[in-house]
Amino acid sequence: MDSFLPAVAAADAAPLASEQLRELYSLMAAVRYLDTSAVAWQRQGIIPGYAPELGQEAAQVGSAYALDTARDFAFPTYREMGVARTMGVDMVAYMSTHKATWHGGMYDPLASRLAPIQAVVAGSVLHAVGWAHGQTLSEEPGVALSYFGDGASSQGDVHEAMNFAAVMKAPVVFFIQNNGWAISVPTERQVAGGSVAGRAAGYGIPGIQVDGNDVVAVYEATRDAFAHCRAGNGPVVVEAMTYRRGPHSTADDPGRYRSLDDERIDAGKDPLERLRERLLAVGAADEAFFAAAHEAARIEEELIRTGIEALGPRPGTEMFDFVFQETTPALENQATRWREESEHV
Ligand SMILES: Cc1ncc(C[n+]2csc(CCOP(=O)(O)OP(=O)(O)O)c2C)c(N)n1
Repeated sequence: MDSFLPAVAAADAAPLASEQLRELYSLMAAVRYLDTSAVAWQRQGIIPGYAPELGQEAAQVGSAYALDTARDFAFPTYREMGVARTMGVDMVAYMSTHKATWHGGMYDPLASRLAPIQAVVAGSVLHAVGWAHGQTLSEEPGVALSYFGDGASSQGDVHEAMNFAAVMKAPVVFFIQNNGWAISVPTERQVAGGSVAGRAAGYGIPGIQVDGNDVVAVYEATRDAFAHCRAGNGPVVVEAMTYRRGPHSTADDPGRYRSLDDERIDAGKDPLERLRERLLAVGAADEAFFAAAHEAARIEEELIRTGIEALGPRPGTEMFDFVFQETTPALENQATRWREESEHV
């Protein structure tokens, strides 16, 4: 497997400054706080469902930190809250997606450069390649960052996407968060050959496997992949090896397929704690900084929760308003029947 990309521009390869390392920590702390709270919100009935990312903060924050939102575009799954936060998306608007409103969330994908969240496993990988090829056709400099999981990598769509992207030299970074599980199925039961990055060679694409719990390593790998794409060399596969510490979603009970001991042993060291130790070791932060970062995260979560609660429910009729740009007789008919049954009019 290729472990380096020859086209990396030297200027892009500068190590992260202390200020950037601290920024990464603040982002990860904000994401950790919001993620943990979102599970509680579901239990409290504030949102009906949520897909947590506990343990994947380094993979998400590190990769999204390499994006240039002036020209690139990210294509998430349902688990990329940390990506949204790192990209500066309005988090009340983003989290409203988990309120299951009819229009699927209130952030503006075009303005934020983050596509709508995608529940169809591997669906957004094709969207990312299509967008990336569009950049080539219109001679734009953007790179698509396509997020998906180890489970999704077994879908036919991903093979089609990688092959097409390689043939057309589409500027797309395929970013796999290998979090060990596809709901209850462990990686070794779903990924033949043991590595998603290893498959890249079959498409003539460079593939890198990176420690997904090390935010700096993830950032550097993604940055190098972006430079490779931007230089016209086509796609790159980055596989971040991480671990989903909690349930697949708030509807999942991981105790049915793994023990807490397994979880403790397999998950390894907490990515947030790892960055904290690194910051202390290089003298880039002190205890006062960590305390302030956690307090800021707590306040931020409170503001987002208040914003979500203030949104209230959406009118049921919107279910029919966002299907097509122009309505159809069949849709009108359904809307009338729905009103008769639900609103008794
Ligand atoms: C096309 C499709 N098939 C099946 C499902 C049901 N499903 C939802 S999540 C999931 C597992 C995905 O695992 P992975 O890609 O590893 O991502 P993770 O949830 O671990 O982040 C499955 C099978 C779906 N949503 N879409």
